[in-house]
Amino acid sequence: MKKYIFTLIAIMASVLISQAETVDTIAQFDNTHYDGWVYSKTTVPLSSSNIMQNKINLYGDYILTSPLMNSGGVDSISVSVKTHSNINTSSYNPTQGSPTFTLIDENDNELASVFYKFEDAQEHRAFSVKIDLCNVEATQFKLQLSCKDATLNSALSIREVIVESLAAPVMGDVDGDGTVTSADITVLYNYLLNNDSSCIVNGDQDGDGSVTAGDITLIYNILLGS
Ligand SMILES: [Ca+2]
Ligand SMILES: [Ca+2]
Repeated sequence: MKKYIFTLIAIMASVLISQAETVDTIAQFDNTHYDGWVYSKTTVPLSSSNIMQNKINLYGDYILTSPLMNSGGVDSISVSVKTHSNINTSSYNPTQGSPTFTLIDENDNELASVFYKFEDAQEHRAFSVKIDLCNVEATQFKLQLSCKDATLNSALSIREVIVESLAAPVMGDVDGDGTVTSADITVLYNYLLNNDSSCIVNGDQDGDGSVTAGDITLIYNILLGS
């Protein structure tokens, strides 16, 4: 029974560590973090003087643009947004304030676009969208938030934007340092022989649900180039 429980815990641990994704905050906007962000129809760098009451309003041609971010090694981004609205929901259609998230390259060419439709009226919102970068070939990109259907009276007020990059694990990279080396094999040996999982970030390399000698073989094959 003890052995069974130990095996079960080991399998659960291996599944957990095999699903790790690297998450980094790569851009942030709020009333104290606005360096490099631009707000306007034209090009107005953000400053404390145009962030009114800790928020900026999006409607019509007004756009909030992030600083340039690097797309290298990034699988997708997660954009978390907090909003605040004073709109009179009995007078305005709340979906008018639905935002569009657009990725552009450094020459302002559109790379991807996601529309997030509000289904109901809420004064405060906190929501996240995930944008895939798999088909984005540009090495750098910016994020734009816009709300073209809104008017001054139904504007979307942005309080906070946090952009996080989600990077898929590198195949064979057990210790999560970004490269595949003999150290990744050593880490797996330590786990299999001594039950030491302290350096494992992604143990289950072949995706069979457990960490075994098969995962070591897979890394050997990567190192040998086969
Ligand atoms: Ca490694
Ligand atoms: Ca495995």
